[in-house]
Amino acid sequence: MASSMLSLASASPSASLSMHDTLKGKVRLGSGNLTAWFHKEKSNPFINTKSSGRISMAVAVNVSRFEGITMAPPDPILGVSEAFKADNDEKKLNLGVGAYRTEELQPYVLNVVKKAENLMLERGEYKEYLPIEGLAAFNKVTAELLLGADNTVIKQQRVATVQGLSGTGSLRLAAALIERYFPGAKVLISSPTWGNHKNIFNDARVPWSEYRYYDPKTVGLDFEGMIADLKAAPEGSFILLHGCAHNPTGIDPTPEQWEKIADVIQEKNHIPFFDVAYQGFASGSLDADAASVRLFAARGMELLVAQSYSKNLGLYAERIGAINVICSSVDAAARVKSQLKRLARPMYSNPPVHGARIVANVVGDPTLFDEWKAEMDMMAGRIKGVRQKLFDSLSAKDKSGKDWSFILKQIGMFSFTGLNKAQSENMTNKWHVYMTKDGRISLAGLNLAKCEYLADAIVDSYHNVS
Ligand code: KET
Repeated sequence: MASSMLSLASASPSASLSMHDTLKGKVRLGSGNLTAWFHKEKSNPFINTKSSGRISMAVAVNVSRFEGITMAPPDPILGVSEAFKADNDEKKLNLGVGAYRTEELQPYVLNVVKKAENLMLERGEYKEYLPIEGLAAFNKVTAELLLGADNTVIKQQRVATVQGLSGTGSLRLAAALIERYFPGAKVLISSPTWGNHKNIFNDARVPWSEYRYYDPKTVGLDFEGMIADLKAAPEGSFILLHGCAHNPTGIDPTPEQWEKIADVIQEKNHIPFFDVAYQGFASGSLDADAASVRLFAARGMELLVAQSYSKNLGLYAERIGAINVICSSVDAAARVKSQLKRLARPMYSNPPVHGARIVANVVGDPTLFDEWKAEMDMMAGRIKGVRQKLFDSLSAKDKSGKDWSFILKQIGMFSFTGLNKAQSENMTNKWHVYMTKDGRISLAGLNLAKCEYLADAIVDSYHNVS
């Protein structure tokens, strides 16, 4: 049987069908439409075993039922890591994905994470399903970390918190809520933004458009443009905001600008929707980095906040985060939470427990919490160090008089270099520096030793490629 399947598999579709004809003496192709034939015969090549299964498998191998599926392009961010792995040049540098590396350019597991994991092992914690909304201890501490434990919205139980599959999964859950309960409502996203935002809203079938954010002329915030676009948006739109360390630009509004943004959002009855993926990573302070969200909450506004522990606790692969919906009443919060659970159940049933326990242990234990803050400060400090050295190297090497000081004004993991697509490609093709094509480099993947090499690559790409 196996050998006859093999020989059929290597034959052409028509050849295998004629063999089938001969063997079974009952198949009529009619118009020659294979799909129609499969349908007619009600034979699914993947589940049907006995009578026609053998032949059906052979046909499926030759003319795939997936013939109409085209090759997807590589992901603009995660695809960069794949290309990096395939490069054998020893000078290669991966500045694509935002993932923290040590000064030796090695991945880093935080000491507090190891300690929390040891505690968990000692306690012999079970692996049974979590409730749909996630681990209660995690949901409690994550909202407190975001808003401050004594925040009125927490005390009044007006926050619906559901554990999500990290930042991405939490954003996706919120997008599903918008699609279901605010049909036709638009989400406004900054131009530019983290590339996956567009995918998330597209897949959730939520319409989106962009508001102005980055001004290439000043390499700063286009505040007037942003305000004008928020004012022009249809009343009741969702406004996606980066809580801190805007990705990819590294440019955040000032506290005064945040107040004005909140004014316009309130005037227009918009709903703020924060993506907080870098709390503690922008300034090194968890509280300072949550100031934008807290400012909106203090105004009594209803808002959505997606959180991620990928970067600040280095839990990238544990997929731990949350969606918080701050509502104006306890009742609304309870109903929103029930619907978030209803959306989660058919998508992934319930979230993974490991990362949730790590966060609950680290944030819930005063000693570990302090140690975490010190480690975060160390990580943020290392990034600031390479940012400074990169600026110094660029300023020393580039004799054209170009002002590179914008790099020092940007915050967080990234630098938005201003290099265009062709120049970014030159960085990779000629210099083996892997980065996203929008000109973003992850400084978290850079060390002091490689700053000069990177500066050479940037100066060459900037001046010699148009
Ligand atoms: N929001 C923003 C702004 C963001 O940069 C990321 C990740 C996420 C959410 C989601 O991360 P998660 O691991 O799902 O919690 N950004 C980096 C990684 C990626 O693209 O997935 C990056 O920009 O490199």
